[in-house]
Amino acid sequence: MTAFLYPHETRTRRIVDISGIWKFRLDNNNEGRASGWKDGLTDTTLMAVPSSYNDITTEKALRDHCGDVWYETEFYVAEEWQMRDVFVRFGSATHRATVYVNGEEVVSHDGGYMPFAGKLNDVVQFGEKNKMVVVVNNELSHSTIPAGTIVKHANGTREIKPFFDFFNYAGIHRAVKLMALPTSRIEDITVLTDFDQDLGKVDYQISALGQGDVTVALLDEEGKTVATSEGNEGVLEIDNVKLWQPGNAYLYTLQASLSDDGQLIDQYPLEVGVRTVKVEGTKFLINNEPFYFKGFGKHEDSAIRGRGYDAALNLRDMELLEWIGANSIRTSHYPYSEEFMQLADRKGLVVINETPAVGQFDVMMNFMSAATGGQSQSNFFDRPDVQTQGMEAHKHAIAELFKRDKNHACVVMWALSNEPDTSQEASEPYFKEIFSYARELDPQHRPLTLVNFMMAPYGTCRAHQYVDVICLNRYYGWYMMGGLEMDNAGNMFAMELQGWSNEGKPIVITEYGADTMAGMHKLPSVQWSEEYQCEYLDQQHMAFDGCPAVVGEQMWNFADFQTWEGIMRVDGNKKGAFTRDRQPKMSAHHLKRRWDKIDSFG
Ligand code: GCB
Repeated sequence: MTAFLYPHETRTRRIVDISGIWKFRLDNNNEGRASGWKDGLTDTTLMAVPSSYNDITTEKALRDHCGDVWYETEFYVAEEWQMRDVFVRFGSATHRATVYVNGEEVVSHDGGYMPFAGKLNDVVQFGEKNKMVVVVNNELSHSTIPAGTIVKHANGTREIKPFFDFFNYAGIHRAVKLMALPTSRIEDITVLTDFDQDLGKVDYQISALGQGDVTVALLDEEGKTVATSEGNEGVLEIDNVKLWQPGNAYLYTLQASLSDDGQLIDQYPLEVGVRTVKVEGTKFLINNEPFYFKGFGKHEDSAIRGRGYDAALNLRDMELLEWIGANSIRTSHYPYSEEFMQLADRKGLVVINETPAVGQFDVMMNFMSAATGGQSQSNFFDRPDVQTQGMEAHKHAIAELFKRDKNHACVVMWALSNEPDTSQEASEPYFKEIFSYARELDPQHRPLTLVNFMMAPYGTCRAHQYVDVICLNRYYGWYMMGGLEMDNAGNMFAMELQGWSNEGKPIVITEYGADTMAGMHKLPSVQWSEEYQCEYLDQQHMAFDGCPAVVGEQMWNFADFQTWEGIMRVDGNKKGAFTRDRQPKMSAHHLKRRWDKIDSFG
């Protein structure tokens, strides 16, 4: 559990960021594990941490590598930390990693987007230099989350074929920190929020390790105490509560303290937004008011650092979202950094939080053949490995995501999978189990969804009965009915929406988009031109506006992003409203004009 509380420095907690330039070695022949590289690397180059390793060097062998890579760094552990529990914490390493300190394994973790920590007390020399070696692996299979496969070419090269449409960036993607924590400490906090007119309520539960008594203070944004409580659980009441609202966030700080005989042992602050979320009929209610999602599916993606954490980029994205009149995003197709989620809380950006379950649809070649109508090679959900290890990995990903993000006010819904092949019979029992597992796990009982693929249109999807909100990814006017036929795309989409409306649930369009080369203009329009993207959007919006059950539109994608190379992608997916370096296409201005006129509530 220690890994899941964000590493805030407080009066009782010391945090040291050891990210930077580390030593690095590509394990081309897959020899490192057998040859004892864990004790120390030779023949190294340099690598930035955090960053994807793929786009930093000029080597194809590294960019397209399949298998292990190794990192090494040195760090001091202060002598005065001997009386504390000392950990090394990774924000994430994609997709799996094992960490060795002075040759001893301290932690191993599977899942590329979650934090993990290893305890160092028994393996480090206090007051001395210590060596850390990390092996990171990027392989995919049918039963990994996300899913993909590996093909072996005639010359012996192994190549990863993801079953998804984004580059399989890998490496140490988020910061690496040393944490010196009190041995008795706050281990976990859970909050539920509610309000009744002016009275706000924060129901809290705190689990602590070791000895001590818990006290809690709730501070407002000026740092004034507005409520206090004692004990591991309780309710804090706030008079004249200021709600967390989309686009108008207010954050209280729950200050949890652990003391023994009046002496402070540990202290931890948690930002809390007071808000409620509920689905009622075809409405999605935030603070009891019908909310309309305006925004995008995104990616953590930029030039050079790939999926590596970038504070400046996150801020720029927040600025652009505000400018364009968006109020929400989906963390397609994996959990984003903790810092991004904190920013979303701060800015009042509503988040549909997605697990890394993407690619649960194996197709003949890869994602592309699915998008262009290719047939599934085998029945994904009939596979024994998917039903056993795949299901376990999926549950593990859900459990970790909920643990990490359960308290974020910005999170209003969980997306448990993106575009699984729910036209298959075997997807039904699979998702029955996944949904009943997830329902038990969220203390706030937020709505659950999965994102439906256009190959499982209305009438053929076997899993929509489990969702609270119907989320659709549709490309009428791009992958189907493109070009001249696009004029009728809105009508076809409207017909399908009519069907989904019968379910009596809210509908969010989580993807609709058209690839567009920035700067390419054409009159009359053709596919790939900026004019076409705008005309395409008009067709889609006409369909949404005609369907009262549609409670949101999230265009695909916020910005252009990198994918695997191939004949369908020109240096990546170009469906962005913004370019990869975050400048607007014509469509961004077009969307702004529309979204400025649509209220978040109403
Ligand atoms: C989809 C996927 C997304 C792709 C997008 C596209 O349905 O969910 O990952 O990038 O289509 O552009 O084809």
